[in-house]
Amino acid sequence: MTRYEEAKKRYAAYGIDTDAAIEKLKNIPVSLHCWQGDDVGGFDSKDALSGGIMTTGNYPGKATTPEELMMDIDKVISLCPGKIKLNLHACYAIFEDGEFADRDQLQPKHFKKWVEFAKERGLGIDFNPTFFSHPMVKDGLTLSSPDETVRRFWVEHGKACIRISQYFAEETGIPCVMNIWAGDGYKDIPADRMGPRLRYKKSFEEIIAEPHDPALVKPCVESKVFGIGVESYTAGSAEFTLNFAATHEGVLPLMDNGHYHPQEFVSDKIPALLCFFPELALHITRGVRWDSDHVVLFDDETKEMAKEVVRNDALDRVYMALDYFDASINRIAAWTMGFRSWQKALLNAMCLPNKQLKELQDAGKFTELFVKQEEAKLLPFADVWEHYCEVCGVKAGSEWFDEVQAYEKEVLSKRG
Ligand SMILES: [Mn+2]
Repeated sequence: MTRYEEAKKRYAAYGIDTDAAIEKLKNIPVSLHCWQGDDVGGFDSKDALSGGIMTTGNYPGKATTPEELMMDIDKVISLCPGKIKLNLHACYAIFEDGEFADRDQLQPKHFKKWVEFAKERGLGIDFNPTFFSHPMVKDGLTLSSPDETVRRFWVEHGKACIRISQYFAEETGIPCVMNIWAGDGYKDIPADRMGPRLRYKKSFEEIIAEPHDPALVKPCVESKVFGIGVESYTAGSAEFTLNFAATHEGVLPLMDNGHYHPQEFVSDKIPALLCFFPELALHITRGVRWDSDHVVLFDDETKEMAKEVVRNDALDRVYMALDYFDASINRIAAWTMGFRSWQKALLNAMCLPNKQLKELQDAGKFTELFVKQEEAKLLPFADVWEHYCEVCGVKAGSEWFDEVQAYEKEVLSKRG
């Protein structure tokens, strides 16, 4: 008997069908963010990364052209089990020689190469307007700016992105999740906290009024507690974005687990929002002391978040996207590890005796629940994971890193 067959029997004793879990997970899309490949650089501007976010590290071999980035994404795809969706930011527009369009003038044609890339690989595309790293960010503000010229520029950018999202969905045949995050805020104590939020609200409303098919384009609003240089006040706070989504049909709340106070947990927020919203979205990351966007690991909170999606039967109601960037280690390894970690967390959640544990809770058998939850951690999950990777045709253990090393030697190290 193989190790997987042995493990399968042990899981079956708890009423868990590991074959069914593997079959299901294979087809659940998870969005892979293009921006891990080049430290959130993009191709449309020479401006340094700004807007409250920051990449640290200077590992060699960063992608600097669309061709390099696409090649790197292909490498990551080849190392990851499961179903990938591509997640792009507007700053990754690809211009023909000599051509340029500012963010308010972006058109579907500037993303044609990405659509070709996605279609050749059977991937859907998610999208994000880019409200940072641009000269039109004035005093740290975009959509909430009191300068009408600035605010207008960014509203036009948002509207352009709705049209591009519609194009992605029509071309790929897969709905496009379009997430709006702007880091608008103030470094020090503001004199007016409501004014910027009212302008932000108006801007959002103008953006989503751009014609689109709600079955194809899913606008989201992402909150944040603070950013670098905007420590005292963020216009798009948790309450602001949540209430916006709750009061605007078709708009989804998006929770980034790096965007809250360090002792707040998105795992607890997922079921809270599922009580009210038909659909919601996640940015999965790992904050170390702050929104540091460390690479996602198979750690406790990651597992807990996946558990809340899986055991509430919400895999078709929660759009899952990765959002981290580390430039201090090999970017391909970082990218791959984060994607694989979330896959592990989902598979792990599917292979827990969720029904049995819930019954213990409802029956008030808390001692037994406590014991069984700990016992479940030591089921032979590694064997199920290895089998899942095999089924998906990728390396199960750390052998995938051999391929990363070879790629670094043959490709990354030769980049100027
Ligand atoms: Mn995010």
